[in-house]
Amino acid sequence: ERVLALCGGIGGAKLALGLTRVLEPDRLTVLVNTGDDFEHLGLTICPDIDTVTYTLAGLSDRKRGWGLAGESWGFLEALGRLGGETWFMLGDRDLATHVHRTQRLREGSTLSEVTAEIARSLGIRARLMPASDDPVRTIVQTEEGPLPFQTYFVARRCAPVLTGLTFAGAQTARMPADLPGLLADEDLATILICPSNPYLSIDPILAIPGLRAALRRAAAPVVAVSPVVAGKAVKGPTAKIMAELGLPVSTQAVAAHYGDLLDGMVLDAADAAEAPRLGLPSLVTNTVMTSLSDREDLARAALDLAATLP
Ligand code: FO1
Ligand code: CA
Repeated sequence: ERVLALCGGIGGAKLALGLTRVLEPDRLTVLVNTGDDFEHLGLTICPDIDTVTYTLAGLSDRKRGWGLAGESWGFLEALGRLGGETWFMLGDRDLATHVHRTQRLREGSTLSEVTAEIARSLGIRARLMPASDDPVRTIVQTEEGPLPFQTYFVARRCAPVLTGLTFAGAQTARMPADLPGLLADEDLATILICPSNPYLSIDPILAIPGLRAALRRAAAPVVAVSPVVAGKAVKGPTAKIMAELGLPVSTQAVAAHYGDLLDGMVLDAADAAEAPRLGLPSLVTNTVMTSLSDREDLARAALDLAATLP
């Protein structure tokens, strides 16, 4: 049985790690958001791909959630002395990933190829697939005007009030060449939407023409794990964004956002009262992933729910 998981960065990567430990890792494909990607200091930086890669390789910094553990910052310090841009923190070891990826892309490789190469080099057996080989760049519409995603997220720490989101390049981006084949594979048992930010991490994936329809058409059920617990986001700006969009911060609002794409939802025990109102099959469990066994248990729960769906 194969599983496809859609995810963004930190929260999604935790569940993806759980999945690799309860499945044969080569049965898992992770379709990763590329809306956070940007060009910086002449490099192509793919933060969510790198977060998933480092997490599955066991190399990620546990505390930050992004970047490599045991990182040093000599490059950034030297860059600062030159008056260069230091607002986006590139560690010395992480820098190798960006330089290598940028070089391989310039040589004509696709982002899918480079992502797979890097994953293989780091010993990852799951398949990592960028949402597209074509650039998709999230633009955050704010009361102060449009901001590129990393400017909004890192430089401005999500402070500007969000009024909407656009995904530059999405209209002409194509889904990865191998995705239709996976969706048609009769071994594909489950499509999982990880507890990533629906607006910032999952919507840029679903914005790729034909992708959402292809997920719906697949025989495998689509199950989402709610990123909202007790009216708060487990991590990051999901709750702030939902409030600014005038939405209640609830699992129900997340389910409504995904709409007819969903066949089932996993939600936290703190929100058990919402389950009957979701209008779709659901499973209530602990969704807050602190330990490694939390990640495995949640992965198992999501697969269990999917297995009960037609
Ligand atoms: N997030 C930050 O909040 N500050 C940073 O300086 C930063 C640097 C960074 C470098 C490489 C990388 O792969 C990720 C990095 N992130 C940083 C995370 C990044 O902004 C992600 O887009 C967010 O985690 C959202 O998924
Ligand atoms: Ca379906």
